[in-house]
Amino acid sequence: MDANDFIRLEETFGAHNYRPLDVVLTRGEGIWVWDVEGKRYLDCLSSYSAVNQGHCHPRILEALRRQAATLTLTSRAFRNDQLGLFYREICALTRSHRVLPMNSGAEAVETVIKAVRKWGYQVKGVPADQAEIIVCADNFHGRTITIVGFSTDPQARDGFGPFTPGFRVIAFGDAAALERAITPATVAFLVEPIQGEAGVILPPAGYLAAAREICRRRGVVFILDEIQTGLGRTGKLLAEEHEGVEADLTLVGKALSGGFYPVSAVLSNSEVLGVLRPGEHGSTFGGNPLACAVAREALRVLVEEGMIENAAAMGDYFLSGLRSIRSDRVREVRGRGLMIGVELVGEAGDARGYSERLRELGILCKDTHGHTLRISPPLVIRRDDIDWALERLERVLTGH
Ligand code: IF1
Repeated sequence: MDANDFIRLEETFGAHNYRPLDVVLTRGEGIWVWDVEGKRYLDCLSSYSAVNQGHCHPRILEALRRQAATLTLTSRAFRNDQLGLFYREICALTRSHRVLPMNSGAEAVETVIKAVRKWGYQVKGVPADQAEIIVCADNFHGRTITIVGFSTDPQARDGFGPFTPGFRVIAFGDAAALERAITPATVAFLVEPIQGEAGVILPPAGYLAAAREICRRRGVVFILDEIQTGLGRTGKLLAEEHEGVEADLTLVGKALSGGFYPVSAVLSNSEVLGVLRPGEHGSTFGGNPLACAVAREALRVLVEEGMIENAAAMGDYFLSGLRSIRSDRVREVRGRGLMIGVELVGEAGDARGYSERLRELGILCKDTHGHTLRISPPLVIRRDDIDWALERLERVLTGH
């Protein structure tokens, strides 16, 4: 079978809820992936930051193998000998007090929505069914009905109503808007430290710290969705560290397993998770021993192999290299660590053409909303790999 055969199978039998580049990948190692024709590509998407540790990291693979041959799933009806160790290690690493493990990022988001509502009624004293959660315009937090219901992206939400009530949308990066939007019924503020899908949008300096302070003062739970920004991507373990703040609830996912397996978690620095009682929330696979063993090793690898520091240094190097490309097709280069966006001049939709040309030259990346190229390689990338990429990016961005 060749690439066209695999593509035809996907198109014939699969739902058409994606329009991927027509590159059929079959193998990955570190920052590289190979297609079925043997062509090698530098992965500048990292599966949306799920493979921060690099493809098929040998230590995570070994942890997966060992645990898969030992015990995979117990359900939470029984205890297992990996869960507590995972809890202890992730709490120590992130200075958290409690953890609630789930699988996908969207489930972690749904989990905090339930938890802060219950906290609002039981602790804050919000009247029944009145709780309100503040979110930001252009957010991306996942694909469930509740989550797309508070999206402002028509593609994400149109045609999927009716939606869950109880959300209020404010502008991203505007602390005064947060202050104004809070009412006695407000239980939480949910925000991405850097908006990913919106186009790698960095808020003004001081925004997270200001939001943290407003939430503290007004008795509102401050929730950071670090599913994409967390676990080294921005050059810190968590992006909140750039402003020296600690959220009450932090969501992590994606790279929590190094891309081997869906693992997400809600990390709690407050007593919010304490309101959930037995029987009120859970998941068949959440906290299973295979997930826990993989996540434990994925976290150790990030720290022990210096990937977070490397993301900071290589991010600066990549950003300055991109900024030195002179092209009237580039409107702005922005980013933090290895979470980088190149906003292009022109019509929405153009960025896809750039992704296709980069693919020809051996670089895989993905546009957001057709006008920003997202560049986020695995955190193990080195200087000479970046030089290799910059040479090709320059050619495509300048049209030479
Ligand atoms: C897809 C985007 C990235 C996320 C944040 C929660 C979730 C995500 C900040 C949900 C997921 C993914 C989903 C993926 C595309 C991707 C994405 F372009 F859509 F926005 F990364 F930038 N919070 N993001 O970024 O996590 O349930 O998917 O595990 O194909 O939908 P999930």
